[in-house]
Amino acid sequence: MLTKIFTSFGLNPADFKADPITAGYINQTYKLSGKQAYVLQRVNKNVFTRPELIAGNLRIASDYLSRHYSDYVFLSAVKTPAGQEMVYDEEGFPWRLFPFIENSITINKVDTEEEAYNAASGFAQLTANLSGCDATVFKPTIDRFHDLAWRYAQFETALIRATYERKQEAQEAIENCQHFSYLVTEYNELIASKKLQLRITHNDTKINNILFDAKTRKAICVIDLDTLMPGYFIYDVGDMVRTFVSPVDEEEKDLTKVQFREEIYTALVQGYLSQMGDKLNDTEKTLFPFAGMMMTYIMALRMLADFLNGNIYYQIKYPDHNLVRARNQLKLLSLLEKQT
Ligand code: GN1
Ligand code: MG
Repeated sequence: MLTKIFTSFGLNPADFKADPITAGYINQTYKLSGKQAYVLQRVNKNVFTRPELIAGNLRIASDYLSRHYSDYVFLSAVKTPAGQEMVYDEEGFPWRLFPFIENSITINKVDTEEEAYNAASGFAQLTANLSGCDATVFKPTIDRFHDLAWRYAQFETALIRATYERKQEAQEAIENCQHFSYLVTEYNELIASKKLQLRITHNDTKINNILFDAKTRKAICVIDLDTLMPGYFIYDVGDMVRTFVSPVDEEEKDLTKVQFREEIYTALVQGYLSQMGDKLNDTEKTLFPFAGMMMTYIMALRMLADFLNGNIYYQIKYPDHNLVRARNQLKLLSLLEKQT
């Protein structure tokens, strides 16, 4: 199958070695090493049911950014010789090709305040640079992606349908998720108040979605733009809090290692404000703690719902993987709750 995809992009398969990059939970990604290096990705069409919307959003963003911020590094897909951004395989899955940026690295956890500041300022710069663009011309690539009320409803449905065994095993996590449902009420009130401005947000701002320069550790550019779409800034800030402040990532089983690092949190907030400080309104500026809680909660709900549903959404490496992830996120959430 790969051979055909290579050929469609005008590449000779014999010139490259393909190694899987396994960090993501949704798409299949390969690094192609050769004279020139690329990243080749098969988009999960069961999750992104309209991949052409992703390509459309990226086209609008890239056109706008190249016109208004010509120095800004925005990673656009490499087109086929026929000018297509995506190539479909026999099973109907779209494939895309990106240039691989030499001497760049991704990290799965933040080690220093500088990394937190740089990454947060990198994600904020994307929203800031796109702030002059009409948000409504971008299409949601996944409907209600970070709508907390919707995710809670999906969790409740999963709970009704789950087997007795799964519910038993996850009992404590289920109760924990129910305890935090006050956040759904707060979220609904916030949205109803209309105090949040709709912006173009990245919606997957975990720390491994930013490329760092291997030597200087400065942020080069953001990656994984499948969910670049209209959203609220709390989605991006919250996902950063979720993935920056703990010294271990969401895969960690030992919950004693899940911690809140105040200095990293502060650096993140400052990094975000360095680009977005003059754009956020007064209400938005008070919402950094809520953002962290809301996004950590939404991930716990999604991971737990997937466990209860029999693991149909996220890629897993062992049977309880989603439950482990949910417990990890709930631990982090309890630490964030203590901060407020
Ligand atoms: C998924 O595939 P990946 O790792 O980029 C998910 C995000 C979650 C993340 C949790 C489309 O992203 O929402 O935050 O896993 N993406 C989708 O690590 O569901
Ligand atoms: Mg992603």
